[in-house]
Amino acid sequence: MRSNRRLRWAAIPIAVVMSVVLAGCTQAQLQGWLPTEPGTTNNVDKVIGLWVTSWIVLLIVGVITWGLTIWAIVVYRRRKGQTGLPAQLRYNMPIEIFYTIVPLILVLGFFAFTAKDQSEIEAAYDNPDVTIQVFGKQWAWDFNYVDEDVYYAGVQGQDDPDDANGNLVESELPVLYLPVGKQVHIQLESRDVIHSFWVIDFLYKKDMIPGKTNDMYVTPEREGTFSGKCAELCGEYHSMMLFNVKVVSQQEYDDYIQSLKDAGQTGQLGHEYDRNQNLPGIGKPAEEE
Ligand SMILES: [Cu+2]
Repeated sequence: MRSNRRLRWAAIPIAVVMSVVLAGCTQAQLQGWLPTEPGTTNNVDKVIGLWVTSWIVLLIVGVITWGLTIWAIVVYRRRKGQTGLPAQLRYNMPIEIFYTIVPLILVLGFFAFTAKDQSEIEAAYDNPDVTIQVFGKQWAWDFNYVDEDVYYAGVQGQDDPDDANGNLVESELPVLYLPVGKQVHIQLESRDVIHSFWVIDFLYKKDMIPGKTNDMYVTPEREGTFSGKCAELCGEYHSMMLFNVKVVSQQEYDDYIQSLKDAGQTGQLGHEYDRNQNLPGIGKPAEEE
């Protein structure tokens, strides 16, 4: 009876602390500090779910393991007057099976959920609304708007002489426009060395490899300006290989495409500007040689 009451007195502060902690969870904590907001693309919620759930499972395993470790240290500590080794436990089949099966279930579980999300995120769009070819180049980006037959040629980020923190001039960074709510197919190419196309808020990055086209399929679902970076060390000015993605309404997107047309930026900046012109797959057509 008394221990029951004591338990209740212990439960109250625990319950209070738990509800305060959980109610006070910021959005940043709920999404495991991933640098985005839910709903930014059709895929970020999947990534957040996988990430947060994995951490919860691993923390539960961790708490049990730490608890058992501390318990064993305290309960089986050497007492006064004890000598020699304590009784040794080995070849205990239930324990051996337990700590073989449990990690196996964990690894297979993580693998299965990761493979499921990955195959959904990597699934190709049959009829994308927008197709964009992105070239990484030392140390900037070219964007070909394939359907509209216009292009944007980026220049390397410029040091801001007035910025003590070494930030680049934001307004001079290359910009990629995407219409909100539309299925976008991005073809990733490189003009020289391996780069990596990374839009931070999209929680997605993929390598750009000379002579190989990689594909990214995404539906941006929130308007805004999002930072992009090259995520593969690609030479001296890799750190300046930044860009911005502007996710805008269809009208703003159309206006932007029109502005490129008005500026005479029609056509595509293809593989003819690549540094290496005799890679398999992207060399000159046979009749030109
Ligand atoms: Cu790069």
